[in-house]
Amino acid sequence: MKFKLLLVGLFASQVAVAATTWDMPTPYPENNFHTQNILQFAQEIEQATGGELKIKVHSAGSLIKHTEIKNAVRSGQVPIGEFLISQLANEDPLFQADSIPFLATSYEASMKLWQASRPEVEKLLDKQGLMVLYAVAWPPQGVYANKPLNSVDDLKGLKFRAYNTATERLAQLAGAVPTQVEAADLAQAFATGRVESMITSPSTGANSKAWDYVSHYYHVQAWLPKNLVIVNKRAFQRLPEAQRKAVLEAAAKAESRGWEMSRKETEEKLAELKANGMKVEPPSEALMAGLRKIGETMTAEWVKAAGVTGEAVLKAYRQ
Ligand code: PCA
Repeated sequence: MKFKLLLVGLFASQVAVAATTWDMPTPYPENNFHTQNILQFAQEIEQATGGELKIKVHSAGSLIKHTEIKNAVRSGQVPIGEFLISQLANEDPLFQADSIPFLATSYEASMKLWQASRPEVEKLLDKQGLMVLYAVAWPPQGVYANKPLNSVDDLKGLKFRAYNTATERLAQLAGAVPTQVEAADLAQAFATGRVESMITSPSTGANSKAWDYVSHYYHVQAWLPKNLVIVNKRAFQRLPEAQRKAVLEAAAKAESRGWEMSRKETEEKLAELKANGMKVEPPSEALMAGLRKIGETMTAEWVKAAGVTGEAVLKAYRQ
C-alpha cells in the first residue's frame, strides 16, 4: 500500500516537472482586445501541446510595468511578453515608424508598413536575444478633450496625456503640455486633473471610460500604433521541437485574428463612446490641417533620425 502511494507520488511529480509554465506580462487591461487575443493565443498553445506548455497572462502591468517588460524578457526574468513597439523609440527611431502622424492611417497601410519594417525590427531585437512572434495594430488614433476643438490652437496649454515620445512631441508641437501616463493609470490621471486631453484609440478611450472625464472625441485617424509579442530566444530554444512549432503556429494565427479584432473594435468602441454620451464628431478642416502640419514636421524629423535604414523602410512601404 505504502509502496503504491509512493509510486503515485513519484509519477505526479514527474508530470509536474515535465510541463512548462511561462509567465507573460502584458501592459493593457484584461478586457482589452489585445489581451483577449493573447488569452486565446495561450489557450491554443496549451491545447496544441496537450497541456505541456502553459502561458499565464498577467495583464495591466500587474507583474511587470509596461516600460520594463522588454528588458524583463531580454534578461530572462520572464520568457515572453507584450508591449507597445514605439516604447522602444529611444533605442532606435525604427521602432517609432508606426507612430508618425498621417504616414499610415488605414489598416491596409499599417499592415504594409509593418511588413516593410518587420525585418529591421527583427534584426534589432535579435541582437538582444529576442524573437518577434507577432504584432497587432491598435484602432486609429483620435483626439479626446474636455471641450470642443475647432483647431490645433484649442489644444494650447491643455495638459495632454502622452504614451510614447511621438505623442509627447505631437503635444509639444501643438502647444499642449505633455505628461506620460500608462493606459492602466488613465482614469486616475483624468480624475485627479493631471491630464485633460489625449490622443489614443476609441478602444483605450472606452476601456478607461473616457466619458467620465472628457466630452469630445475627434476620429482624426492619425496613425495605428502596434503591440508586439516577443519571446526570449534561449527560452524558446529550450522548448522541444513540437512545442516550438505550436508557439509559432499560434502566433501566426494570433496576428491575423488580432488585426481582424482591431477593425471590429474600432466600430464597436466608437459606438460605445457615443452611447455613453460623448460627442463623437468629425474633425473640422482646420483641426485636420493643423494636425497634418505637425505630421509633416514629425515625418521630416523621423526621416533625419532614422537615416538610411529608415529611408529603405519608407521606400519598401511606398512601393
Ligand atoms: N492605446 C494605447 C496605445 C495606443 C492605444 O490606442 C494607450 O493609449 O496607451
